[in-house]
Amino acid sequence: MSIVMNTHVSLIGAPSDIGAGTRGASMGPEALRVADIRSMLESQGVDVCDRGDLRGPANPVQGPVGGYRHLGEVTEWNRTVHDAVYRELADSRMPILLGGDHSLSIGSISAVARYCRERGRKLRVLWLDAHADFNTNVLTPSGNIHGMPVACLCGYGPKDLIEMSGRVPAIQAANIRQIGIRSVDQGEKRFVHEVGLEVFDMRFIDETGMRQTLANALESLDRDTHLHVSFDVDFLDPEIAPGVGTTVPGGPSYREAQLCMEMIADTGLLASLDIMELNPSLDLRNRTAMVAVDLVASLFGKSTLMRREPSQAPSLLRAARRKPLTSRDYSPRTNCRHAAGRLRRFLDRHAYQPGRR
Ligand SMILES: [Mn+2]
Repeated sequence: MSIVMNTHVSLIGAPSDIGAGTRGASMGPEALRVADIRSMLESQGVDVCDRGDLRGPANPVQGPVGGYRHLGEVTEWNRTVHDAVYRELADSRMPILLGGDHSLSIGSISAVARYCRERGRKLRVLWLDAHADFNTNVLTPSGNIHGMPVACLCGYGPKDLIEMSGRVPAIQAANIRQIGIRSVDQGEKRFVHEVGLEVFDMRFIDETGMRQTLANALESLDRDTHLHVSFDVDFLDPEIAPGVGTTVPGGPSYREAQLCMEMIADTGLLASLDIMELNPSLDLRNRTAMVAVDLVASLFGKSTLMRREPSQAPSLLRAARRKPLTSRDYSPRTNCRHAAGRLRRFLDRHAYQPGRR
């Protein structure tokens, strides 16, 4: 498939932890900016427009009502996210939502679903997460709506949230692939099976490998498919990504996650993205934000698109302005080695000390 990804990207900050149990994801957008998400994207040859942060209600920190915490505020935030994401899509730009907790993907993906329906495009959602996020107000132990976005998008949830795309359900379960799942509540598990959600859990990844997992998850895509990635940072193993509210051990390693992102990049179909649940108050020297940004670089073709002739020119030209190019800049092998060296230095600098949290 020789499809060139949309290289006009808009960053949309959604600084809210309204749907989460632990506060702090509201600081996620700024942490991603501090970790230089913009210049990383630009170094991949992407034109970036940072739309700044959306605004919405503050977190009132209240208990559940009818099985939902902060339903009114969550709805208001999601409407704002929906409109902002839809605006970028209509403007032929690729929206990147900087979360914010994962409940805000209801608005983001509702906008994507609306856009695809209007344009007659197929939709595939890759949900990278430790959790299935398929709770309902009856099943949920906590009432936190960040555990419910996939159920809402599939039509199970409060009216205002499930109708956001203009049609119920916003998406079919058959259009979703979940990857990295390793923590599912009992009732939620039964419901996931009932609905027939395709889940590539950690057991599957351990047994078949990330390569086969992605080959399955990306099966039957074609050039008419809009590929949306919803990246919950808790997808990653807490060893490399401690800065999230709901860590679950036993997640993908850096290398597995990188392969996952590179294989998505290879399709050339990525058309919208959420980066969710980053919680700087639990992070160590912004380390998780930097890992997330580094993985998003892979999602935008770092070390894969560089090998292709047409897309090589802009990024190399940009690099040439910073320093003289040598033959090493052109070699995929040395690029890999540079990346490995960079990661090693990065990890040395920000050595993870267990127990410090
Ligand atoms: Mn999630």
